[in-house]
Amino acid sequence: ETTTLRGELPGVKLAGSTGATAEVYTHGAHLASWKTADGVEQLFVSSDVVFKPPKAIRGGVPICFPQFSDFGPLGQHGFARNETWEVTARTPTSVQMTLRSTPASKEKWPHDFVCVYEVMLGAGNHLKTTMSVTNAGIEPMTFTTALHTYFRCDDALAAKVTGLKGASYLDSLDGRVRREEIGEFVAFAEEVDRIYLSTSDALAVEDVAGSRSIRITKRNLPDAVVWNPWIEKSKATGDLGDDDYKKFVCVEAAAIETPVTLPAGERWECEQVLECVKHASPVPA
Ligand code: TA6
Repeated sequence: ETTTLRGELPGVKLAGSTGATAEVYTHGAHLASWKTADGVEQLFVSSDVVFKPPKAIRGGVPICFPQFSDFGPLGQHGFARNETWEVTARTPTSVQMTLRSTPASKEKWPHDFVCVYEVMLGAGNHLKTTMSVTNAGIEPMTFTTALHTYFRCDDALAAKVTGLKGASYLDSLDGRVRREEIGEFVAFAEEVDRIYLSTSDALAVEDVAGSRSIRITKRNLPDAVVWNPWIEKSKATGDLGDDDYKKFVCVEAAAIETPVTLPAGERWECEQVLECVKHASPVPA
């Protein structure tokens, strides 16, 4: 059911009718490539990526679950991105992968859960992902989560993230102090690591140098993290190339400030749709 992808890791390659493709690894249910019909890669993967489970793949869309960052007692970003998921359904254009609690996961996080993630290549230049979490236990459970998407940019230093004007954010580089976004867009001229709270569900990454935008439409993921590691953190991060900060920005649809509390037996769902929109190239001066 799976094929061997990069790093000799198993996964599934999706092919849309228009020529779009995507690669999803069973390691982390990690979407690590999405090419639109024109063959252009839309997601960033590190030039120093290490394909060695349980290490998470650097790039694509790591799933942070059941904890975002250090918002709780678990390791950074929880454990879903480090686990092997099971392929539970597949068509040429979609794959569903499932992660269930195990005795080992319950030592870290004492809950019975079923997490189902689905990636679908849509018509046009769309890619849709859905995730559901079911509380299969008898006690309520609480989690935070993020789809930690690395958007490939021709030039991240010229990129803009729109849709956040007026939103409050927690600045993770300044003790998570709360501030308000006054700019029309977020640009990148230094390290940025912010948790925008209860944002619009319509955001976009404008890759100005690449003459294209990715529109992000999220549902039931109220928050949005914006991250670029900049120079020092790129150098200090073993599986990021020194210059990689110029090649991506992360915009992460998330539920962080208000953790999700799920009563026994209930299911929670979220969705993220990405759409690539091309712009006319600027007329050379
Ligand atoms: O989402 C932003 C963030 O939490 C940053 O603080 C940054 O360190 C990044 O994620 C990467 O985390 P990772 O555990 O993948 O190195």
